[in-house]
This record gives sequence, C-alpha cells and structure tokens, in this order.
Amino acid sequence: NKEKGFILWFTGLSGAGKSTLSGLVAEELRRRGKKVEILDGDEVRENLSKGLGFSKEDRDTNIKRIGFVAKLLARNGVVAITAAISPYRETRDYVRSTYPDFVEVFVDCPLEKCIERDVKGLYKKALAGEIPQFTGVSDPYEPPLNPEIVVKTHEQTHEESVATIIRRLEELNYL
Ligand code: GGZ
Repeated sequence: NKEKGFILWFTGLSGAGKSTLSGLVAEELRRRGKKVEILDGDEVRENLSKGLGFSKEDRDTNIKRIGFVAKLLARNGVVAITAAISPYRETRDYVRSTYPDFVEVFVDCPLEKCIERDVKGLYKKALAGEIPQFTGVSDPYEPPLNPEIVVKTHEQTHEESVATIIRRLEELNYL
C-alpha cells in the first residue's frame, strides 16, 4: 500500500494557499523517496487547458483533464498532487469516482482573508467588476462535505498545515 501512487487533490479559493502548500508537501514527499508530480491550476491552464475560460463548463473540462492525467500518474506509482480551485463538489466527486486512491485536501481560508491577502490583485479587480465569474466573488465555491484532510491557512502556519497533511497521509497508510 505504501508503495502505491495516489491523488492528493487540493481544493480551495484563489489565494487560500493551494500552490504554496502543494509545493511544500511535494518537497517533503520527495525527501521521503516518493515520485511526485504537481498539476498546478495556473500551469495547467497555460498548457493542457490552454484556451479554456471560467464558465462552469470550462472549469469542469479543466478539472476532468487534470483528474485524467493525475490518474495516469498515480497508477504508475507517482503521487499526483493537484492544485486547482475545483469549485464544484460534483465534479470533484466525479474525479474521485475514477480512481480509488483519492485524498481530498480542503484548503480552508475565509474569503475575507483571501481578499485581505490579495497576492495577485485579482480580488480587487473582481470586486470592481473587472473580472467576471470570479470564484467567491461572482462565482460559486462549494466546499467539500467530507474531505480526508482540512487545513486552515488563516489559523495555521504553512509548516503546521504540511505537518497535518503528512500525519493524515500516514494515518491513511499512504506513507
Ligand atoms: C477564479 C481566476 C479567475 C476566475 C483568473 N475565477 O490565484 P490564481 O489566480 O493564481 O489562481 C486562480 C486561477 C484559477 O484557475 P483554476 O484552474 O485553479 O480554476 S478552476 O479549478 O475553477 O478551473 C486565479 C486565476 O486562475 N483566475 N480568472 N474568474 N480564478
């Protein structure tokens, strides 16, 4: 079981900390001898999903592509880490249904905190109406109901969140 690949699926608002945490978790897993790939929302949209927008249909297409590639990697022994907003519960659950070893990490951060951080200035634009269909502002985000892991990035340091994730992966017998 511990040699198996699996999908580690981060979900959460823009600016919640998905990319940062996925990078830190990847580092720790590599230190432990795992093969790891990260499918980051931003990077996927420049390559695999180039040309897709943010309608429900396009987001679902994006998420299903990421899920498909993650599955190919995981079944070859790689830990496939994904970090896309993946706002729709049903679409996440669909991806879950395509692969048995699927671990969902809810990066829980209140919208107000994400707006305060606004690392890329996107919330400011979205709140001004300059970016339509912006998740959390003018587009839905459906939090997971039963994620395997929850980290609260407004209450925990990144190190604590990484430790929470690693500990839980050990409990689930993936490490
Ligand atoms: C949400 C948007 C939008 C809209 C551009 N809504 O924080 P970021 O900047 O770097 O990450 C966000 C990224 C979202 O792409 P995903 O592929 O993760 O989304 S999804 O899972 O819903 O397919 C954000 C930026 O793109 N961005 N416009 N309207 N985020």
